[in-house]
Amino acid sequence: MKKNLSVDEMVKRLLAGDRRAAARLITLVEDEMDEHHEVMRQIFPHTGQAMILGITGAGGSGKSSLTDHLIHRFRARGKRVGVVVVDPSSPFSGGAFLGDRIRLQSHSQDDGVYIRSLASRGYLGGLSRATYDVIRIMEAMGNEVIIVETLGAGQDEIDIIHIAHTCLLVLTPGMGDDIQAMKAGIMEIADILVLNKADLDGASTSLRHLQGVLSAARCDEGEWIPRVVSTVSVADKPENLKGIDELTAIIGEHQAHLRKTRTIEQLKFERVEQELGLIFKDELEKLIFKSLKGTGKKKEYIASILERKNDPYSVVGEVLRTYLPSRE
Ligand SMILES: Nc1nc2c(ncn2[C@@H]2O[C@H](COP(=O)(O)OP(=O)(O)OP(=O)(O)O)[C@@H](O)[C@H]2O)c(=O)[nH]1
Ligand SMILES: [Mg+2]
Repeated sequence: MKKNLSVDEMVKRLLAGDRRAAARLITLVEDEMDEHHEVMRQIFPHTGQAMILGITGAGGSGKSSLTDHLIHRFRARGKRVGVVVVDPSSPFSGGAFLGDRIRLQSHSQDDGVYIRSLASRGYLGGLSRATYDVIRIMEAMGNEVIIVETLGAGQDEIDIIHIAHTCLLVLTPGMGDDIQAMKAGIMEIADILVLNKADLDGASTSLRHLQGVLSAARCDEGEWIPRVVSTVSVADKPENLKGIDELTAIIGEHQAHLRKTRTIEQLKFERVEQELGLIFKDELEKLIFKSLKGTGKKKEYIASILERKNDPYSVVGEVLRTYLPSRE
């Protein structure tokens, strides 16, 4: 594709399902190019309908292997699937990582699957914002299900629970202590707990642990009660795989619940609210630093803090008063 393709042309191709246009537009978003906002403006009417499925969990817990199976399930139903693999800690960038390439390569010949990794490389607007926009590009491309794989749960820069409609937390046997520690937050993090690697020692103890945590959790009337499912997502023989059908079914149940209780609308409202907060914060910061640029003021402010003449809050207050347009 020629480098100087206009935004209009790239968006037109994206809407027709063009993979190269998608790749170009995602890079544009990642690099926070000037055209980024225009791209979002143009594709926005074509977004908002996809099912966003979050898969989070510790490194190596089996997120990508599970994603691989889920892609097959959704494809079998004729759904087009987009996958975003977010790894805030990875030094790599662009395209898929080697590991995910290997695990997800069974889809490389399938036109109905589009996979992209996002690695941390100091996004100006933050990784969460980039993720929202990459999801939108995948939606505009025609994907009906978007799977977002992220490392960790709830404590990372990218908070999957703020993006996904259905959130899977992948655990492995022997994570008993972690489960205890997570007890309080577990209901907020996950709609479905997946105990993967159920072929390993200690799986039944961990499963009981998880069931215990869930049965002790309190839910409001009509609220979704998180479910637990044990899976084997990699095995020597296909017949030794386990729990994938059940997991797929529970995802379907959760989706149905969201629609039936109209929770989906509330979720979407909260997602937009959260995203607006992120954008305000980032744009304001950019605006202020732009105003300060070349004035030498930033250095002065920092020096005044280091010399204890000023504290950070007072500096921010003064900067806001000085550089924000007057509200009168
Ligand atoms: N025994 C066993 N091994 C599994 C199972 N599922 C995945 N694995 C293995 O666990 C390793 C990690 O699997 P991945 O699917 O890459 O896990 P991940 O959570 O995506 O890993 P990262 O993306 O690196 O955080 C691989 O070597 C898999 O073969 C399982 O059910 N049982
Ligand atoms: Mg992975």
